[in-house]
Amino acid sequence: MRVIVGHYVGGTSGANLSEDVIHKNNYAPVLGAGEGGRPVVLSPRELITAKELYSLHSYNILVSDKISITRSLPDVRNPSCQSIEYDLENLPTASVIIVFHNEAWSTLMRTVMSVLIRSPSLLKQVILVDDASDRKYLGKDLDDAVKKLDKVLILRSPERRGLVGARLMGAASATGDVLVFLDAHCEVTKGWLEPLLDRAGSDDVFICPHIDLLSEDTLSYTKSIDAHWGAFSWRLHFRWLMPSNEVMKNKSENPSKPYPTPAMAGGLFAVRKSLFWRLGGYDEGMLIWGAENLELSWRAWQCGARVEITPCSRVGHIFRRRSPYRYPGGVTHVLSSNLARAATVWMDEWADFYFKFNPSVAAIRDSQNVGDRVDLRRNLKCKSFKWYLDNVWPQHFFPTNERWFGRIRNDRGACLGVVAATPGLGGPAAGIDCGTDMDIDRLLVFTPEGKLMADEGLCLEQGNGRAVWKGCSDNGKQIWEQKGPRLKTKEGLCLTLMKNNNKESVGDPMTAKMCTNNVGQIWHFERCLGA
Ligand code: LR7
Ligand code: MN
Repeated sequence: MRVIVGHYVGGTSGANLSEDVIHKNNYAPVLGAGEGGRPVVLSPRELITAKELYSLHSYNILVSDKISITRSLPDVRNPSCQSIEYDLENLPTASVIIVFHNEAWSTLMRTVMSVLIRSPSLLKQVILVDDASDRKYLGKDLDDAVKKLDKVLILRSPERRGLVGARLMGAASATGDVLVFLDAHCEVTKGWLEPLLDRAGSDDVFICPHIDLLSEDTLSYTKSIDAHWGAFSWRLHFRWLMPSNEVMKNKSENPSKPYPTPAMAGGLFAVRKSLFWRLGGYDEGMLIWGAENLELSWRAWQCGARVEITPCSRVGHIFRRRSPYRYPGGVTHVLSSNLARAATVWMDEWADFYFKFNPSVAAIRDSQNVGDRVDLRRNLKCKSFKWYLDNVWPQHFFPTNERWFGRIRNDRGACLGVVAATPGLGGPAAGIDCGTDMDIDRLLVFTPEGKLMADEGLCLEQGNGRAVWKGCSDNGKQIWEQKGPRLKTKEGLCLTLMKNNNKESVGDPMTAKMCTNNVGQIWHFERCLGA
């Protein structure tokens, strides 16, 4: 049975959507919906349809279609940003580049309109790059819509190039002084462009806006955490982390000042066009999606530029839980080749560490031709990855020559590690299965200053009662001293794997207690060789 909900032809399952639904332009705003960045609430019946259509875009298309493409948004900037007056006469001009593949009509148009209505005259052009979309509404309908908009032009790639290829295509046609990249499901807020242009003018920086959250379910605009750093895990997955203490201190003293970040998320940034090309644009060998953000961040820092976030430019982005489009060649192949390229060219000896623990990526490393990018690195006289870690991200948790790296096994059998289900989130420390081999999830870094670090920036901390994994900080409770087979806190207590009637000892809690003969206090340090 086909269910008609509003102007939607529903009743199709997400995996098997009819051409009818996919190709229809359903944009039909409801007065007031989503204004001020408020959430849109659907009726129970609409929710069913929204669920069915969810897989098309991995966000709620019904909600998006109800919201005006020129909706109002809150001004979430810090007051000290709101009072800055920019000398518009002396700022560079901008080409905004938005690449898309099968984006929803209303979301794409809202991205474009938000730029048009909230940018000063320094906005020279908005370049849309269609990366081989196959939805009918993105054809002539979009051409017609774009023709009516001043400054907006559209480029089409007949073949799927991936976001790197599409952005390069846009950048090649840009006439502005500064390139500003945005994803196709963003909404910019008041005063977003001026701080980007103000900083990008200096010709040595890739400057990112502060990225806020557009809910994929309701499209509400929510402020994201005030200070964040872009960085990555041992598997080279992009992560948001707490900035260093120094950055936090500077931020509180000067909340409108751009601050450095080890990496960018990738989709939203501005850079002087000359700098973008001088540093080698993008690696054209990168496919579809992924890793280009780390490659660009490392290249920027290692080759004499910087990556920064300006808190005064606020842009909302729809974060999606899963990717809605197809990856020609297979998602694993696409991601692995991009990661292999980035690691091979930029990470020096840390590439060996990465490949050792990611054999599927290592397997295709030799098939990647990165000669041009290695030449680029040499010609630009770029610095080492060690320099990057030491200078840009000294708080990193990667192993180094000075840091012990390996597995720490309790005499009762279990290993010290982060429970697999909660990486990144931290949580109580417990014994984990040591496995049969040196597995990256069981490996820890033990720093000369006494921090026990796991992947994802987690440090072992003696909490109230139990030992816990927490984001690494200056907290003295994260300092451990190795005394023979024991690990001691500053107060001289011993890290203890407690007995919990559990024969295997896996899952048993840990705490720091008075040192005794307890076998739960005896640890074996098994160094991981060759990493
Ligand atoms: O084949 C493709 N062709 C495209 O044109 C695949 C994608 N695209 C377009 C797509 O329509 C979108 O406009 O490229 C843009 C980015 O793709 P998304 O939205 O699927 O990416 P994402 O937001 O999930 O992922 C982040 O990391 C990516 C790594 O390749 C890119 O750098 C994205 O731009 C980046 N997005 C952001 O940084 C926004 C903040 C999110 C975070 C964290
Ligand atoms: Mn995105």
